[in-house]
Amino acid sequence: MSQKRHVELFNGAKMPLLGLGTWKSSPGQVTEAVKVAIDLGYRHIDCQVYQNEKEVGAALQEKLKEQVVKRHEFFIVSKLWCMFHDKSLGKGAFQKTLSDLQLDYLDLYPIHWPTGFKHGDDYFPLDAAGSVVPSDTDFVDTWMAMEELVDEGLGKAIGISNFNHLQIERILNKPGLKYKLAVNQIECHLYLTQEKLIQYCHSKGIVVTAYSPLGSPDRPWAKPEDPSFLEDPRIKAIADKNNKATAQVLIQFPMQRKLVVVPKSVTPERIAENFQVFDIELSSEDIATVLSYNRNWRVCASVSCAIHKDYPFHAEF
Ligand code: NAP
Ligand code: SBI
Repeated sequence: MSQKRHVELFNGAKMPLLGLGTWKSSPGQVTEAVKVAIDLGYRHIDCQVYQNEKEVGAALQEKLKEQVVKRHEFFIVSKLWCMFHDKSLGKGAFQKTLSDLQLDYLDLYPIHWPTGFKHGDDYFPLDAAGSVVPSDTDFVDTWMAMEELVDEGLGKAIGISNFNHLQIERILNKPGLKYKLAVNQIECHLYLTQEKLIQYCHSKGIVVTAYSPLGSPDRPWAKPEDPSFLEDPRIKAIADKNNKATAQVLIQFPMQRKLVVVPKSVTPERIAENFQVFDIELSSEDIATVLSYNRNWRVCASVSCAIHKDYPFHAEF
């Protein structure tokens, strides 16, 4: 059976349900990975400042020049990093991303985390105790700066990432809110199923993107005792039943929950495998079974921010 490939945002844009993640993709590998992905049919690329946006931009440019794809067919996402929450800094951060990606607008620009960091040379400014040094900003004010990007046609839609429902409510209740909050990008997978937060976002018309769907095995802080999603025999059994690979089940699972999903890979065979998911349909029993594996386990707990006033993960959801 052929699955839906897009979800419509409030602005009428069609956001591809499947995108390519690029966190940890090395600058030496990411240009080729993005080119391979585009040739295979990926149109949605999930980016972030700090590591490799210039190299992602090189791939986008090459494919635009070759006329493999037109700009309006792409759905390019990057995010406002925590160090730029002050209203005076947001536009500059956005322009740097735009210039690195060699684009003149982004399809979606979320606030990366609710936690503002001190602005400076260090993307993760830490104090002697290893806690992040906060800025004195309020993410509701940051949201107002984001709205200006939409006014100027630079961001087609704006959103958030890693916000809990109380933080989302603060934005939604802001008097004079000008633009709808399009997307919340959150960690979501078989061990962190996020049922309450997803239900809340969907009830407000907010699309949810699931990050780290494969459990982010290349995360720098992985420990040997941590769970391995890709080796989970219960997922392997569901995959075998459907004649699919384990990764494909882990990618199909969020899409069937009406989530956008952004698996990362720099390996051409895996980039291809991860895209061959539109012909699977997991049964409602399989979905319920996978949901029952939830154990509220996070890849990105962001512990250095745990005492930040806006740390999102103390709330239940
Ligand atoms: P992930 O997509 O869950 O896992 C990526 C890892 O899985 C890589 O080691 C990759 O290896 C491997 N892999 C990919 N496809 C595979 C396959 N078919 N079989 C076996 N292994 C496979 O991890 P993630 O990078 O944490 O999450 C995905 C994206 O979400 C990120 O890249 C980023 O764009 C976004 N994200 C956003 C936030 C946020 O705060 N908003 C946080 C985390 C992630 P190779 O690359 O070596 O092939
Ligand atoms: C980084 F560039 C460095 C660390 C880090 O940890 C949390 C997850 C994250 C992020 O905030 N967004 C990502 O895609 N990865 C990240 C990024």
